[in-house]
Amino acid sequence: MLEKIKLAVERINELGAGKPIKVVSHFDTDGITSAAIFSRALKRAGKQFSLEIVKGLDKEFIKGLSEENVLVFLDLASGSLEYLKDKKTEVFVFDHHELSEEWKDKIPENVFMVNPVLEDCEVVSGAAICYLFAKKMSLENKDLANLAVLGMVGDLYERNIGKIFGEILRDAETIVKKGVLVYPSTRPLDKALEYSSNPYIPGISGSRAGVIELLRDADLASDKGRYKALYELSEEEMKKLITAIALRSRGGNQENLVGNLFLVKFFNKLEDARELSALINACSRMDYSEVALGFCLGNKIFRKEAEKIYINYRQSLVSALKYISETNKLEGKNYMIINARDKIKDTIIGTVASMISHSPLYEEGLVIVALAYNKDKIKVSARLAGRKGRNLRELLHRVVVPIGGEVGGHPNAAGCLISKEKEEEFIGELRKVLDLEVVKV
Ligand SMILES: [Mn+2]
Repeated sequence: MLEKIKLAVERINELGAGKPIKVVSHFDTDGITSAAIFSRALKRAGKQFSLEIVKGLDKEFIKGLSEENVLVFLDLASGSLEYLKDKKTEVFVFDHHELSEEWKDKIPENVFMVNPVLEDCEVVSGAAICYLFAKKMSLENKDLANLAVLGMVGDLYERNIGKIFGEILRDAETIVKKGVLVYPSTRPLDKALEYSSNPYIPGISGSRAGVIELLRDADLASDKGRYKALYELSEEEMKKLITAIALRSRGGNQENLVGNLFLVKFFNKLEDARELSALINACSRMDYSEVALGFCLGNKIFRKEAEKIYINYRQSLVSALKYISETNKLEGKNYMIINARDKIKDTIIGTVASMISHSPLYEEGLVIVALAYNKDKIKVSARLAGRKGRNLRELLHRVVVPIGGEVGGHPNAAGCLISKEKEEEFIGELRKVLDLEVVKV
């Protein structure tokens, strides 16, 4: 992949001399950090460019892109080759998403693709690819490594530290520490535990008394009321804490509880990469991707703004959960359909569905399907409570095929976009399939 990146730098250097560059990136944390790294590198190299952040790509959008520009796609577009092939300009794709089989060995001539899934190397996030590109352009860009760490964490690549990720962590001077994955690990433990919803720890999350008892059991005392932060714990203390939590989450998903903590320097302060990643994600999902971008680029005004939006975001998650607990749900044997219409934003409906699926209130195997309006479309998110149950991707696929729409995701978390006109029909069909499945079991 490094060879490809070197070539990409050379080509963009040549092309960018005469033609302006249009950069299009994805709106999640990985996409935003990709955009921040890439645009900073272009700026430092004196290139003329413009930038746009999008939720996704479709035929119309790609059609509308001017061919006067060199087109660069970050953290997306691997699935859009059939539309990109018709663009009469040079196209660069820096992405890590899978390509469909038919395009794997026939990348269109006008497209230069850098994608680790096509190479013999570890798969890394979009921001990591952009960082390698930026570093190849100039070593001056090494200061952007912390953004690549956020992108890696945002896309959940933080489990395996391979060669490339290892290099990025070193460049960013990240402190890596094994521990409980409650964030921010820079906040006093009692607070971090009490406000943790991801992971949700039964009896601890949201319970002050539960937290204090847990810390007592783990032999962790406060110093005049102030508890240490997670990252300050010694190995011995961390072990005791892990044991105490594990005893409380019987049957729970423990492998998601312990892992690597990443501490990066940001605005000259040591920060938890998970927390920053969550903040960037929150801004984008609340429709402020430009604030998220400004934050990544170190702008102090945007930083203040971003922190406000992050608080709002968490509040809207809480109100969404409250709305769901009070509203009528379509419930059947082993499933629950929540039609939030315009009461919950389409960009957070998936997160909300995930949170419910982690709640101890629901039985393992319960299928949760949540719907929210997105202009003339409906965003559908399906999640499975617990780990075992039906294949949601297949299930949604079966319902959506006759109606029209495309299903993405995995067996235990899938989603799709359908037309608003099909609301009733979709729900009706969905119930039929869900009821039928139970009969078969
Ligand atoms: Mn990504």
